[in-house]
Amino acid sequence: MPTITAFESSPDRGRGQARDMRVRWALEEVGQPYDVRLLSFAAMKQPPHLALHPFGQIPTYEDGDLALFETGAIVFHIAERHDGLLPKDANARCRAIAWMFASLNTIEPPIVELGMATLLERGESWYEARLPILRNRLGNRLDELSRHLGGADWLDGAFSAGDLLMVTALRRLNASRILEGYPTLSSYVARGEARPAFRRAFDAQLAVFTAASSG
Ligand code: GTB
Repeated sequence: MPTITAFESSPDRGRGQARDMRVRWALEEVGQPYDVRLLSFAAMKQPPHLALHPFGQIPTYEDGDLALFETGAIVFHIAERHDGLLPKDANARCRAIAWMFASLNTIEPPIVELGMATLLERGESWYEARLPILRNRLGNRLDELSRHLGGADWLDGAFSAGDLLMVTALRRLNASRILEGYPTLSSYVARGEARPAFRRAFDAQLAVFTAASSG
Protein backbone atom coordinates (compact mmCIF):
# COMPACT_ATOMS: atom_id res chain seq x y z
CA MET A 1 0.00 0.00 0.00
CA PRO A 2 1.51 3.39 -0.95
CA THR A 3 2.13 6.04 1.69
CA ILE A 4 1.78 9.73 0.94
CA THR A 5 2.68 12.72 3.08
CA ALA A 6 0.41 15.62 3.97
CA PHE A 7 0.32 18.60 6.33
CA GLU A 8 -0.37 17.70 9.96
CA SER A 9 -2.11 21.04 10.13
CA SER A 10 -2.94 22.49 6.73
CA PRO A 11 -2.95 26.30 6.52
CA ASP A 12 -6.00 26.05 4.25
CA ARG A 13 -8.09 24.72 7.17
CA GLY A 14 -9.31 21.66 5.28
CA ARG A 15 -10.34 23.37 2.04
CA GLY A 16 -8.44 20.84 -0.03
CA GLN A 17 -5.99 23.36 -1.46
CA ALA A 18 -2.77 21.62 -0.40
CA ARG A 19 -1.36 19.36 -3.08
CA ASP A 20 -1.83 16.09 -1.24
CA MET A 21 -5.46 16.55 -2.37
CA ARG A 22 -4.39 15.87 -5.97
CA VAL A 23 -2.63 12.65 -5.04
CA ARG A 24 -5.49 11.53 -2.82
CA TRP A 25 -7.96 12.21 -5.64
CA ALA A 26 -5.87 10.25 -8.16
CA LEU A 27 -5.60 7.30 -5.78
CA GLU A 28 -9.35 7.41 -5.14
CA GLU A 29 -10.13 7.55 -8.88
CA VAL A 30 -8.18 4.34 -9.49
CA GLY A 31 -9.39 2.62 -6.32
CA GLN A 32 -5.95 2.32 -4.73
CA PRO A 33 -6.02 2.44 -0.89
CA TYR A 34 -3.22 4.45 0.70
CA ASP A 35 -1.67 5.43 4.01
CA VAL A 36 -0.94 9.01 5.00
CA ARG A 37 1.98 10.21 7.09
CA LEU A 38 1.23 13.62 8.55
CA LEU A 39 4.08 16.07 8.97
CA SER A 40 4.59 19.27 10.92
CA PHE A 41 6.31 22.18 9.14
CA ALA A 42 9.40 21.48 11.28
CA ALA A 43 9.48 17.76 10.36
CA MET A 44 9.23 18.63 6.65
CA LYS A 45 12.60 20.40 6.91
CA GLN A 46 14.37 17.58 8.80
CA PRO A 47 16.76 15.07 7.18
CA PRO A 48 14.35 12.08 7.11
CA HIS A 49 11.85 14.02 5.00
CA LEU A 50 14.51 15.88 3.00
CA ALA A 51 15.78 12.46 1.90
CA LEU A 52 12.39 11.98 0.23
CA HIS A 53 11.78 15.54 -0.90
CA PRO A 54 14.75 17.80 -1.69
CA PHE A 55 12.65 20.93 -1.13
CA GLY A 56 11.16 19.78 2.18
CA GLN A 57 7.57 19.89 0.97
CA ILE A 58 4.48 17.71 0.77
CA PRO A 59 3.26 15.60 -0.91
CA THR A 60 5.59 12.65 -1.32
CA TYR A 61 4.70 9.12 -2.41
CA GLU A 62 6.39 5.89 -1.29
CA ASP A 63 5.58 2.46 -2.61
CA GLY A 64 8.06 -0.38 -2.05
CA ASP A 65 11.46 0.83 -3.17
CA LEU A 66 10.02 3.82 -5.08
CA ALA A 67 10.00 7.26 -3.46
CA LEU A 68 8.64 10.19 -5.49
CA PHE A 69 8.13 13.91 -5.02
CA GLU A 70 6.36 16.47 -7.27
CA THR A 71 2.61 16.11 -7.53
CA GLY A 72 2.62 15.93 -11.32
CA ALA A 73 5.11 13.05 -11.31
CA ILE A 74 3.16 11.25 -8.60
CA VAL A 75 -0.19 11.61 -10.39
CA PHE A 76 1.43 10.51 -13.65
CA HIS A 77 2.91 7.45 -11.93
CA ILE A 78 -0.49 6.50 -10.50
CA ALA A 79 -2.16 7.10 -13.88
CA GLU A 80 0.39 4.94 -15.67
CA ARG A 81 0.03 2.01 -13.33
CA HIS A 82 -3.75 1.90 -13.07
CA ASP A 83 -6.67 2.15 -15.44
CA GLY A 84 -8.94 5.16 -15.31
CA LEU A 85 -6.79 8.28 -15.54
CA LEU A 86 -5.22 8.03 -19.00
CA PRO A 87 -6.85 6.90 -22.25
CA LYS A 88 -5.77 3.62 -23.84
CA ASP A 89 -5.46 5.12 -27.34
CA ALA A 90 -1.82 6.22 -27.76
CA ASN A 91 -2.53 9.66 -29.23
CA ALA A 92 -5.33 10.43 -26.78
CA ARG A 93 -2.98 9.40 -23.97
CA CYS A 94 -0.31 11.84 -25.22
CA ARG A 95 -2.89 14.62 -25.35
CA ALA A 96 -4.06 13.88 -21.80
CA ILE A 97 -0.42 14.10 -20.66
CA ALA A 98 -0.11 17.41 -22.52
CA TRP A 99 -3.08 18.67 -20.45
CA MET A 100 -1.32 17.56 -17.25
CA PHE A 101 1.62 19.74 -18.24
CA ALA A 102 -0.67 22.55 -19.37
CA SER A 103 -2.36 22.67 -15.98
CA LEU A 104 0.96 22.75 -14.11
CA ASN A 105 2.98 24.89 -16.52
CA THR A 106 0.50 27.18 -18.25
CA ILE A 107 -2.56 27.64 -16.03
CA GLU A 108 -1.30 27.27 -12.46
CA PRO A 109 1.68 29.69 -12.62
CA PRO A 110 -0.41 32.86 -13.25
CA ILE A 111 -2.88 31.66 -10.56
CA VAL A 112 -0.06 31.24 -8.03
CA GLU A 113 1.60 34.49 -9.06
CA LEU A 114 -1.59 36.46 -8.44
CA GLY A 115 -2.21 34.61 -5.16
CA MET A 116 1.31 35.28 -3.91
CA ALA A 117 1.07 38.96 -4.85
CA THR A 118 -2.17 39.48 -2.93
CA LEU A 119 -0.81 37.52 0.05
CA LEU A 120 2.75 38.82 0.28
CA GLU A 121 3.13 42.01 -1.74
CA ARG A 122 0.23 44.12 -0.53
CA GLY A 123 2.51 46.52 1.33
CA GLU A 124 4.81 47.22 -1.63
CA SER A 125 4.71 50.60 -3.36
CA TRP A 126 4.26 48.92 -6.75
CA TYR A 127 1.50 46.53 -5.62
CA GLU A 128 -1.46 48.48 -7.07
CA ALA A 129 0.32 48.92 -10.41
CA ARG A 130 1.29 45.26 -10.70
CA LEU A 131 -2.11 43.80 -9.80
CA PRO A 132 -3.89 44.58 -13.10
CA ILE A 133 -0.94 43.10 -15.01
CA LEU A 134 -1.23 39.83 -13.09
CA ARG A 135 -5.03 39.80 -13.38
CA ASN A 136 -4.81 40.41 -17.10
CA ARG A 137 -2.21 37.67 -17.60
CA LEU A 138 -4.39 35.18 -15.73
CA GLY A 139 -7.53 36.42 -17.49
CA ASN A 140 -6.00 35.70 -20.88
CA ARG A 141 -5.26 32.12 -19.89
CA LEU A 142 -8.73 31.59 -18.42
CA ASP A 143 -10.33 33.02 -21.58
CA GLU A 144 -8.32 30.61 -23.70
CA LEU A 145 -9.06 27.62 -21.49
CA SER A 146 -12.75 28.47 -21.41
CA ARG A 147 -12.80 28.77 -25.19
CA HIS A 148 -11.13 25.38 -25.55
CA LEU A 149 -13.55 23.70 -23.17
CA GLY A 150 -16.61 25.19 -24.86
CA GLY A 151 -19.56 22.90 -24.17
CA ALA A 152 -17.46 19.82 -23.38
CA ASP A 153 -17.46 18.12 -20.00
CA TRP A 154 -13.71 17.49 -19.95
CA LEU A 155 -10.61 18.81 -21.70
CA ASP A 156 -10.22 16.04 -24.26
CA GLY A 157 -12.84 13.30 -24.30
CA ALA A 158 -13.16 11.27 -21.10
CA PHE A 159 -12.07 12.53 -17.67
CA SER A 160 -8.30 12.15 -17.31
CA ALA A 161 -5.35 13.02 -15.09
CA GLY A 162 -5.21 16.24 -17.13
CA ASP A 163 -8.66 17.20 -15.82
CA LEU A 164 -7.73 16.17 -12.29
CA LEU A 165 -4.74 18.53 -12.28
CA MET A 166 -6.61 21.29 -14.12
CA VAL A 167 -9.60 21.24 -11.75
CA THR A 168 -7.32 21.33 -8.70
CA ALA A 169 -5.30 24.20 -10.21
CA LEU A 170 -8.51 26.19 -10.89
CA ARG A 171 -9.77 25.44 -7.36
CA ARG A 172 -6.95 27.66 -6.12
CA LEU A 173 -9.15 30.55 -7.31
CA ASN A 174 -11.97 29.52 -4.93
CA ALA A 175 -11.09 32.18 -2.39
CA SER A 176 -11.29 34.90 -5.04
CA ARG A 177 -14.38 35.58 -7.14
CA ILE A 178 -12.47 35.31 -10.40
CA LEU A 179 -14.15 32.14 -11.68
CA GLU A 180 -17.56 33.78 -11.34
CA GLY A 181 -16.67 35.55 -14.58
CA TYR A 182 -16.10 32.19 -16.30
CA PRO A 183 -19.30 30.10 -16.10
CA THR A 184 -17.80 27.41 -18.35
CA LEU A 185 -14.86 26.99 -15.98
CA SER A 186 -17.03 27.20 -12.83
CA SER A 187 -19.19 24.36 -14.17
CA TYR A 188 -16.07 22.40 -15.10
CA VAL A 189 -14.69 22.70 -11.56
CA ALA A 190 -18.11 21.78 -10.11
CA ARG A 191 -18.18 18.67 -12.34
CA GLY A 192 -14.78 17.63 -11.02
CA GLU A 193 -15.80 18.27 -7.43
CA ALA A 194 -18.97 16.20 -7.91
CA ARG A 195 -17.00 13.06 -8.74
CA PRO A 196 -17.30 10.49 -5.93
CA ALA A 197 -13.51 10.03 -5.88
CA PHE A 198 -13.04 13.80 -5.38
CA ARG A 199 -15.52 13.75 -2.50
CA ARG A 200 -13.74 10.83 -0.79
CA ALA A 201 -10.37 12.55 -1.16
CA PHE A 202 -11.76 15.86 0.05
CA ASP A 203 -13.42 14.28 3.08
CA ALA A 204 -10.21 12.43 3.99
CA GLN A 205 -8.10 15.60 4.01
CA LEU A 206 -10.84 17.51 5.83
CA ALA A 207 -10.91 14.81 8.53
CA VAL A 208 -7.22 15.55 9.22
CA PHE A 209 -7.98 19.21 9.84
CA THR A 210 -11.09 18.43 11.93
CA ALA A 211 -9.16 15.94 14.11
CA ALA A 212 -6.25 18.38 14.56
CA SER A 213 -8.52 21.28 15.52
CA SER A 214 -10.63 19.24 17.96
CA GLY A 215 -7.60 17.59 19.61
N1 GTB B 1 5.85 21.60 -7.15
C1 GTB B 1 5.53 20.90 -5.93
C2 GTB B 1 4.48 19.83 -6.18
O1 GTB B 1 3.65 20.03 -7.08
O2 GTB B 1 4.46 18.79 -5.49
C3 GTB B 1 5.04 21.94 -4.92
C4 GTB B 1 4.76 21.32 -3.58
C5 GTB B 1 4.25 22.36 -2.62
O3 GTB B 1 4.07 23.55 -2.96
N2 GTB B 1 3.99 21.92 -1.39
C6 GTB B 1 3.51 22.83 -0.38
C7 GTB B 1 4.43 22.76 0.84
O4 GTB B 1 4.87 21.71 1.22
C8 GTB B 1 2.11 22.40 0.06
S1 GTB B 1 0.96 22.45 -1.28
N3 GTB B 1 4.68 23.93 1.44
C9 GTB B 1 5.48 24.02 2.61
C10 GTB B 1 6.84 24.52 2.33
O5 GTB B 1 7.20 24.76 1.16
O6 GTB B 1 7.58 24.69 3.31
C11 GTB B 1 0.88 24.26 -1.61
C12 GTB B 1 -0.19 24.90 -0.80
C13 GTB B 1 -0.05 25.11 0.54
C14 GTB B 1 -1.05 25.74 1.27
C15 GTB B 1 -2.18 26.17 0.63
N4 GTB B 1 -3.20 26.83 1.37
O7 GTB B 1 -3.10 27.00 2.58
O8 GTB B 1 -4.23 27.24 0.78
C16 GTB B 1 -2.33 25.94 -0.72
C17 GTB B 1 -1.34 25.31 -1.44
